[in-house]
Amino acid sequence: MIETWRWYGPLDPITLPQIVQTGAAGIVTALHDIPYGAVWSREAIAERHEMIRDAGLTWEVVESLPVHEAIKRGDSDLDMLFANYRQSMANLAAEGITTICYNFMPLLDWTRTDLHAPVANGGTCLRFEAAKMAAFEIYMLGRDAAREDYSAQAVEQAGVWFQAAHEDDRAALLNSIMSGLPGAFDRYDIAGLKTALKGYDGIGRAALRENYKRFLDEIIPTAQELGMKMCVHPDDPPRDILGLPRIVSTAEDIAWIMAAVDAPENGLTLCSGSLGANPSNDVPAIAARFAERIHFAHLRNTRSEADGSFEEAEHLEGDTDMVAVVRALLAGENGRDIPFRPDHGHEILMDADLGTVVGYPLIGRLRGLAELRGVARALGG
Ligand code: CS2
Ligand code: MN
Repeated sequence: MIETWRWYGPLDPITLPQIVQTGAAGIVTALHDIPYGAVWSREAIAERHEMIRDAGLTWEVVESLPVHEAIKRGDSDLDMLFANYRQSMANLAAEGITTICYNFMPLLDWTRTDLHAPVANGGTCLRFEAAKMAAFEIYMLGRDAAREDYSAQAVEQAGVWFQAAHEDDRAALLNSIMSGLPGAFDRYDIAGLKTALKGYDGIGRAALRENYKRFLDEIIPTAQELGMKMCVHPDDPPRDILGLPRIVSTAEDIAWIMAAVDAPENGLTLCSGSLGANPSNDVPAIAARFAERIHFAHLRNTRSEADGSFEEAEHLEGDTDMVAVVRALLAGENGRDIPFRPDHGHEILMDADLGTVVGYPLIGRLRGLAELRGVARALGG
C-alpha cells in the first residue's frame, strides 16, 4: 500500500521536507485557495505539483475536488458547474494526477462538537457528543424537529447543557461544528447556516440520490476518457444531521452508488473512521465487499457510546479491527497499490504548540502512520 500524508499546501505549518521524514511517499492535497465550483487551471496544478516533486514526493490523490452545493441541491442550471468540474479533471489528468476524492455531504463535512476532548493517556481527540449536537440543533438553530433525531436522554442533557452554557461555550460549539471544512470558503454563522439549510428544504433522501446520480452521469464518462479514478468519501458521522439527508453512510448506500454507474472509475474512499462511527457498519466487511472499487483509504478508528456519541480512538484501538480492514484491502486485486493515509490523529506531546490544522496534528498522525505501516508490512502490503 502507498503511504500518503495530507498536506494543506504552502500555508500548512508542516512542510514538505518534514513530511519526507514521516516516511510517507505520497501527498494528498487540494488547491484549497480556489473557490468551490471554479476551474483548477493547468498552471496552478502544475505549480503545486512541482513543489511536491521537488521535495521528492508524489501527488497521489486530490482531496478534495469539491462538489458545489448547487449540484447537491440539484439546482436547475448546472451546466457551467459540471463543465468546470470536468475541466478541472482534465487539467489534473494532464498533469498525471488521476485519483480524486470528493464527498456528497450537504453543507457540512466532518462534524464534531469538541476539538480537544481529553484522552486517558494524555493528549486530546476529536469528539462528537450527541447531547451537545442536539443542543446546537434544538436551541441554537431552533430546529425543534431535531428532538426526534436524538435519544430522550440526549435531548434532556441537551437542555441541561444549554442552560448552563455561557456565550463562549456556545461560540466554541459553533466553531467546533464548523471546523470540518478545513480550507473551505463557506463557514457559516448561525444566521448563515439557517439560510443555507433553507436551500435544502424539500430535499430528502430520494432527491439527494437523484442529484448524486446526475453528478455521476455527468462526471464518470469523463473519468473513463481520462483514465481517472473518482472515489467518494463516506459521510461523517454516517447519519442524517441538521435534518439534512446523508446518502453515503452504510454498505447499502455504497452499493447503490456503485450500481448507479457501474464502472471501476466510480469508486470509493474507504474511510474506516467515518463508517466505523455507526456501530452497525461492519468496516472490514465493507472493505472486503467493495475492495475492487476502493481507490483510496483513510485509516482511523472511533469508539462509539450508547447515546450516539463517539470519539476518535488511536488508530489501532477503538471499535474497528484495523488489522482486519488492512487485510481486506490487501486481498483486493489492487490492494497493494491503494494509497492510504492516517486520517486524523490525537494531539499528543508537542502537537498543541504547532498550530496545525485541526484534526491533522504532526506527532499524532506520525504515530498513526507508523502503526499502520507496521500492520501493512506484517500482512505483506
Ligand atoms: C476528511 C474529510 O478530515 C477528514 O475527515 O476525511 O474531510 C475529507 O477530506 C472529505 O470529506 C473528502 O471530500
Ligand atoms: Mn476520512
